[in-house]
Amino acid sequence: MRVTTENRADIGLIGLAVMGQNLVLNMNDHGYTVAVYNRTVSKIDEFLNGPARGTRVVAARCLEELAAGLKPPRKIMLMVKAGKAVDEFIELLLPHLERGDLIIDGGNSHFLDTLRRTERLRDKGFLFIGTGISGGEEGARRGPSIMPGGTPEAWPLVKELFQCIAARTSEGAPCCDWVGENGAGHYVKMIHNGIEYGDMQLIAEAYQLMRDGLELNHAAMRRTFAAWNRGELESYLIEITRDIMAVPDADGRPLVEKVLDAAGQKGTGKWTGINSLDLGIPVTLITEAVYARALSALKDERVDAAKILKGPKGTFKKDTQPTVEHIRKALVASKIVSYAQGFMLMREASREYRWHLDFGNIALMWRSGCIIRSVFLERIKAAYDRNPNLANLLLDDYFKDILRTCQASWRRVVAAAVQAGIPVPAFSASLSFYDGYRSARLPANLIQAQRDYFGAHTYERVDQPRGTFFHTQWSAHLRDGNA
Ligand code: 2AM
Repeated sequence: MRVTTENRADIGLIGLAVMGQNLVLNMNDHGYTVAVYNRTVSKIDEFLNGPARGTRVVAARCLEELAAGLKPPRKIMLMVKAGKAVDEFIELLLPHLERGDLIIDGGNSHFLDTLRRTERLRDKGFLFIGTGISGGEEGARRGPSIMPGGTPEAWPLVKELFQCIAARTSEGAPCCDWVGENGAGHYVKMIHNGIEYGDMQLIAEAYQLMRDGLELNHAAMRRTFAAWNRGELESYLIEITRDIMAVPDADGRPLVEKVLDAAGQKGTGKWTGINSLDLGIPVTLITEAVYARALSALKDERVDAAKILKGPKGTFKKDTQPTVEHIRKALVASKIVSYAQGFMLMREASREYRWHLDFGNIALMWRSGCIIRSVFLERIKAAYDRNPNLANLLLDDYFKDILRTCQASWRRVVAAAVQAGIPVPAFSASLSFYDGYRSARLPANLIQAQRDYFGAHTYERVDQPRGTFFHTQWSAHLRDGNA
């Protein structure tokens, strides 16, 4: 059916790829009338005659028809490819909109684009929301995690709709709340994806330690992941890893071993790494996870290098090998560090971009519906409930105690991996971070001395108040016969 001024829709949605289609069907399930449009108009009919047959969904043939067919103030959601397409649609839409109307970008936009768009549209009198949506196609259909940010006045217009279609925690809380102004929603989605990169790399390292280090077969690894999924590591990613272990190829061998070991990436993990460098926050685990994918992608180079570069063969020595339980504890400890780093970055970003992020709420939004959903996030929420000003998750009593009980295993696994020549970039980066963060004194005094030596960059002294700067003619001391 076509949308008209008589049967006005609650919301319009542009972009009928799978995510867009599934969101429309999800909204329809909850009693909303959605008007849809797509650049390639034939896809509108395919959708209405296919998945949307028998629903309340209505079609618009052009943007003018779409705008005319929406209840005021109009709400139009873009589910199009991030980048140019978003800007183009905004420009095409504006002539058909009135002041106070709302454009929502539900794609994977960079938060700085969202920041720019929110401000530009606000100056013209329009409302804008940039929202992260996580959970893939299934999430979009059944209930995703939704992370909206933008013009604050826009939130009341879509709060009910968004919270209705979002995933819910086991206690019934919606995994959707207002994140903050302008780019805050897309920023938090970016961090979510970065953490996802980290979680996946940690699980991949645990898998290699078991497959190569301990020479476990896939049935044993499946049982291990199944057991892990019943404890503090319970999560969607552990669950699907368990299932992957059990899937055979046509020849009966595990399919996962037939998959080429060259990881792809779309860029949100990289954005998190870049932002951590920009803000000067050591998000080492996620960044290592991005590099690990980059290294994996150099497949041909690695195959050549494997013939030339010598080292241990990648299995543990039987008498000193860590156990599966040691590996589990190393994974738990590393995961805590990864989330602590992610929240450190959000804390700094909240200051830098003036967002007033609520970290407990963010943990709650990730509790269900999204790829990193886990029991663990409930613990993070509880930590921020106990202390909203918590400087670092590592300092919370619950996490501090786990790190204490996991620490010996963590060190043992990293040491054994190093001895055996098994790469563990994420396990070891997190352990180094932990040791660095708990160091009252690091060797940066030498770096400052070097900087002062070659560039007169000056240094502060341990025995003088901070903010007092000194310079030494280091080489003059040597010439004076002190060398
Ligand atoms: P299409 O069906 O016409 O290709 C995901 O790719 C969604 O974004 C699709 O609905 C797609 O429309 C839309 N899209 C991608 N690039 C676009 C562009 N440059 N302009 C408009 N829509 C675009």
